[in-house]
Amino acid sequence: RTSIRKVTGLDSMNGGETVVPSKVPRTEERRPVTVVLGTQWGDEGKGKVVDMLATKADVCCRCQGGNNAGHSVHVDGAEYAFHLLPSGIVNPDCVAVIGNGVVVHLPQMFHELETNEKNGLCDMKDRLVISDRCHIVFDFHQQVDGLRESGRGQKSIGTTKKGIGPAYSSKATRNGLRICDLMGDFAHFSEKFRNLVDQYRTIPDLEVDVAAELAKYKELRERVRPLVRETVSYLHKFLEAGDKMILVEGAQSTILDIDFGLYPYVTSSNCSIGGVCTGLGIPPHVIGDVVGVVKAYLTRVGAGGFPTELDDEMGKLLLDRGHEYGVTTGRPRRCGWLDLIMLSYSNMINGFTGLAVTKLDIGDIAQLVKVGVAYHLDGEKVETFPASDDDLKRLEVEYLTLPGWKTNTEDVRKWEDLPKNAQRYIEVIRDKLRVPVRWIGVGKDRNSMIEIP
Ligand code: 2SA
Ligand code: GDP
Ligand code: MG
Repeated sequence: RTSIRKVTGLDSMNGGETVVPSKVPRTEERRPVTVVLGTQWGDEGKGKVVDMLATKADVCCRCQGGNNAGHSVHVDGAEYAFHLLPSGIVNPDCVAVIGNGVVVHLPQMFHELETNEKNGLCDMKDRLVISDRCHIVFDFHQQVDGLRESGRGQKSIGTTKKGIGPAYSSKATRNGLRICDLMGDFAHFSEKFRNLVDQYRTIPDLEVDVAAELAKYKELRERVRPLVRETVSYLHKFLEAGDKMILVEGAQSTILDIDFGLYPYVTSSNCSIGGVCTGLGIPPHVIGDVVGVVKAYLTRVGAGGFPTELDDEMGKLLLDRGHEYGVTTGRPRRCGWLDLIMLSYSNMINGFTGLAVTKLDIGDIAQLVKVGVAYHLDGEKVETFPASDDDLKRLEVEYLTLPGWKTNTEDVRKWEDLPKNAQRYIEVIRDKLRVPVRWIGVGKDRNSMIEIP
């Protein structure tokens, strides 16, 4: 497996429209791609881990999802929130790639660029590349998302209303419009757009001003054109260079994955390892490290079952101390104990080579901490993670109770300096998953991290 190496300089990486045969041998030891994935229900602190690793990366890519994501990065007192832009863009030496698997709302992407520019990040447009195969999220997709959510009433999914489900639906039904359509003949794009909108005409209350929307996209296409590329060959040039590090930032998380999550309370993309290959056009053998980000407890935004949910003072403590509010919507997140059954399932799917356990510091004042170690149904132990959210809701959780460490860990930077009870907590996770814990987060800042060699 790769070691993460510092490599600088982009050399002649600014070309890339020609398709070249892959020269990345299967047998070679070095695997240039490092992947960071969520292991739970999202908001584990992927943004922070990606930012930390991006200090050594040449490219940072998003491969799925859209601007439903909310990734926070804190560096030297500055705070950045990313939704569509890969968090690695904070590193001035890093190229940011929005891969073909991502669905893009262009006005909101430009807004995000402007907000982060005001916050002090520079040259972002010179370092941002968007795949011509990305599907476009239109305003009406977002309207449809909102209308469908209100139509579901009590059974709503709790989406971010960013149009993600409707945009991936358009993709799957082959009515979607892609960035390459926008780059081509505008009359053709306009016709396809009208056809797409017509598919949704049956939805009462949907209002689409087609002419205004097309006028907007006529202007947007010239703004976005310099950023658009055929990203498969573009990324392959980095792979073939032999000394470049490519970082992939997963959005949402394994238990929100459209295939492996608790359907229908999921997002509409593959947030687990498979989405990396399909969302970027890279073969599996170039992937080395797969870092699973584990929040030291568990949170969920949106509806659905939550076996270890805490509806008590401890839940409130996690919400308050952990500032558990959505980065995109501001919604409070539901909080609960860590669920090791969920994590084992997540590990089976993704094959983590290392874990980053974040927000250990949030538990600093707890008297005791619990971790879910087994599920039971009608008195019987359940060996597998359920497919259905209805089944998940019926499970009872068996807990392992551990003493709290009741010590401030914020300034700890070495494993040896962690209180014994905190070490024990981390060891329980490591031993259950049989995956090394490589990093432990003890604060929101980039440097608030214990690295375990
Ligand atoms: P969607 O909008 O169609 O993807 O929603 C479907 C489900 O996926 C969940 N989801 C998320 N869960 C955690 N974090 C997300 N990003 C934001 C954040 C969320 C926010 O970082 O805080 O601001 O509320 C995210 N995006 C989607 C969503 O809750 C639904 O359960
Ligand atoms: P993501 O969606 O996985 O990138 O996570 P979010 O950014 O949505 O939510 C994680 C929150 O926890 C953010 O506010 C981070 O700044 C914060 N955070 C990340 N790691 C740590 C940590 O180790 N300790 C503390 N206190 N906060 C952290
Ligand atoms: Mg988030």
